[in-house]
Amino acid sequence: MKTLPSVCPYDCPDACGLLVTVEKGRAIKVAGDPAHPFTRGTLCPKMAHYERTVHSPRRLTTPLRRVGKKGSGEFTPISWEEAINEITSRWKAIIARDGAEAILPYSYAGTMGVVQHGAFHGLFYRLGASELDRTICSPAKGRGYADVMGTTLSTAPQEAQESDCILLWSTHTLATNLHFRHDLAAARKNGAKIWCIDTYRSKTADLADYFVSVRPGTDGALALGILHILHGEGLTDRDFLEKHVLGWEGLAEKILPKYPPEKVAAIAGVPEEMLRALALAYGHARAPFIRLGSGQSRYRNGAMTTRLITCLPAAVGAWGKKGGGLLASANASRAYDVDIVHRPDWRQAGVRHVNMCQLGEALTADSRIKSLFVYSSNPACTAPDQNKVLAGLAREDLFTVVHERFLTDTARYADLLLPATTSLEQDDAYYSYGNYTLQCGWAAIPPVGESLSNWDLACRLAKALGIDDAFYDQSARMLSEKLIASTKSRWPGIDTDLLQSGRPTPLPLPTDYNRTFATKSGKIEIRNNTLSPALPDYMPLPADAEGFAFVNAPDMRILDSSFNEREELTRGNTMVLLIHPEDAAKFHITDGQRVTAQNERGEATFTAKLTASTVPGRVVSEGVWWRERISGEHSVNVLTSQRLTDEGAGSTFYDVRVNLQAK
Ligand SMILES: Nc1nc2c(c(=O)[nH]1)N[C@H]1C(S)=C(S)[C@@H](COP(=O)(O)OP(=O)(O)OC[C@H]3O[C@@H](n4cnc5c(=O)[nH]c(N)nc54)[C@H](O)[C@@H]3O)O[C@H]1N2
Ligand SMILES: Nc1nc2c(c(=O)[nH]1)N[C@H]1C(S)=C(S)[C@@H](COP(=O)(O)OP(=O)(O)OC[C@H]3O[C@@H](n4cnc5c(=O)[nH]c(N)nc54)[C@H](O)[C@@H]3O)O[C@H]1N2
Ligand code: SF4
Ligand SMILES: [Mo]
Repeated sequence: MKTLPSVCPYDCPDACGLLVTVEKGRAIKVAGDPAHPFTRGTLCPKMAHYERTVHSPRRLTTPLRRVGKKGSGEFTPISWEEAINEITSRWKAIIARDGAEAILPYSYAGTMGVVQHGAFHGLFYRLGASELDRTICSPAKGRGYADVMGTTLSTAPQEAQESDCILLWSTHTLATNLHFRHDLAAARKNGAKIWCIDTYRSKTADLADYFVSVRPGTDGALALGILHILHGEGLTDRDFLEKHVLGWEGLAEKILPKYPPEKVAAIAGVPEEMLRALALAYGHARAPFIRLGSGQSRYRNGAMTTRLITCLPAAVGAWGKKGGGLLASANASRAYDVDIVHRPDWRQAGVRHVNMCQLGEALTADSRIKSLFVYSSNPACTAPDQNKVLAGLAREDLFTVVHERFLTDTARYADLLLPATTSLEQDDAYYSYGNYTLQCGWAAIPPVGESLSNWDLACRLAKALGIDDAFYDQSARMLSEKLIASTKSRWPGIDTDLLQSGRPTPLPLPTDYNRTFATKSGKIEIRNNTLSPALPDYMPLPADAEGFAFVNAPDMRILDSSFNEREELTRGNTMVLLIHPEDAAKFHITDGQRVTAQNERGEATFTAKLTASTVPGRVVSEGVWWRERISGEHSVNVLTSQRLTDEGAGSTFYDVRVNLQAK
């Protein structure tokens, strides 16, 4: 028996340090690593029994060929040799007839490890396949932040311990950033007050001192309302604005007068007294800290909304005050030279791009795609406009290969289904996007069954396709070690021996990391002349016909659609719709009753839960569930749209309206 360090591979900002106990080639216990500077020895309930995922009886263990109808999930085992031969002969024929752009890779962050995440990039670049724009998460948030701050690093989460006023803004901390709760508790001990700004009263709202319920997609107006009050009350930091900020005068003269508190209260659905209280608390705080989630960014105005919220710490000079600032994303990935894995030098100019939020459209309206290769993602469940995605996946002429750990909704549509390893069976270098830590995860157990890691499969495919390049003679371990070496010039001061040892490795932050601003002008750019409009302003969402705003928030039990394989986590209610009792009365809906939500894209069935945690006109569901976990035909993404954000071409998952009907 031995205990090895590892790291949580999932798409979660915490990137927890793990201690894995291994006996006879099996992981028997997984615990938190107390040495991790942010996650500090605890895990979320999902990962506390990661060994149940790793050794689940549901793991795919051999390559499979489809024998039933697409979607039926009926397969027969085949050998790896047969699978690789079939893929290469089908792809060669497709390339000869339709060109390499007829092949589309589709992936996201099933694993966050740099090597396995980007393992197939080089192969598909080299083939000249269609390129996927990986936009499903929150590029609009990234854009909105960068529009104001450039590449300035966000404030480290542990600094919030020294803040006296913390805003949890569109983030369900207890579900998606659990370990920040330690910092919240420490800050609170020192007298800090915590505000939660969300569209419904989540469990995170219950943790806060104050809850601000905001109308979906109107946070930009809310930010302007706060700025209006700060300006009016003389609570801005004039000295800081003069020295470090471009465009404050323009904003104060041209934009803020349009957003008096009474108007903002009406737009955002926030009582005027609450708006004032929030603005005054923020303005009077010694070191206000904003933890900005992604909720506000998944709307047609998502980048602009983020841009407006990012103006707040500039107005009060929160940057550089110990405990103050804003954390959007920690960007620790910068420490690695990811091109070592991605091989952008193999990219071919002019190839077609497909935005992953528009997979449904790409597979249905555009029959040029003849083969789809899915890995590290489950688009049949997680991509918007599910009916379109499923119609595309059902196409008989689409040769679909899925590389997966489990029989997911997408895997059911595969022509060839290939078994993938879990993180405990593969080598990789990781980073966190919510705190400043790097870590390597070295294989702790051998591959389960005949599963192959993304990288090992990429090497097999490259060779079989005749790509004779020494790049594919390297192991994932060798690539990880090159990534470690690359940190030396990119982020000075990293303890690379510690990183190599597989233990959590803090990224040293320079003392002025959020006191100097990495923009073109060297100042925070409230006015950004490269953008139109140069000054940020609220963009109202166009009116939609349907009666209810539909918010589909994360669920604590799963992560996107990952962990649906675990019976003990997903037992019980999955498709629950939170409805305010007043709306329920109007529509004759009772608690526990079946109810359908529908719009022009489709219809999903839920169990109604009557609750004042939402407000009239707004319904809420949590989680993206596998079809086998729900009683109806479709999960939530049958309702969501392929429309993109204002900037960044990102997803608009929460920008949805529905009508309700009791069943
Ligand atoms: N348990 C669990 N953990 C997860 C995930 C999960 O699904 N489950 N997903 C992972 C992934 S991929 C990501 S990107 C991160 C995301 O982590 P976060 O950014 O923290 O969470 P989001 O899901 O983007 O949204 C958080 C909140 O935004 C709220 N919201 C929606 N619209 C608005 C709005 O207009 N204004 C405001 N103020 N709030 C709004 C939602 O109600 C929700 O509570 O979490 C990761 N961690
Ligand atoms: N309605 C709604 N939809 C959403 C969201 C929402 O809030 N609401 N959130 C969106 C967000 S933020 C995101 S990021 C996306 C994420 O959506 P997806 O990218 O689909 O993420 P997961 O559902 O976690 O699926 C990841 C899959 O990768 C597999 N996997 C894990 N490790 C490996 C590996 O090493 N190799 C291979 N080949 N496979 C592996 C897992 O078994 C799992 O099935 O979902 C989006 N969808
Ligand atoms: S899912 Fe997030 S909170 Fe849970 S163990 Fe992984 S990194 Fe930690
Ligand atoms: Mo995400």
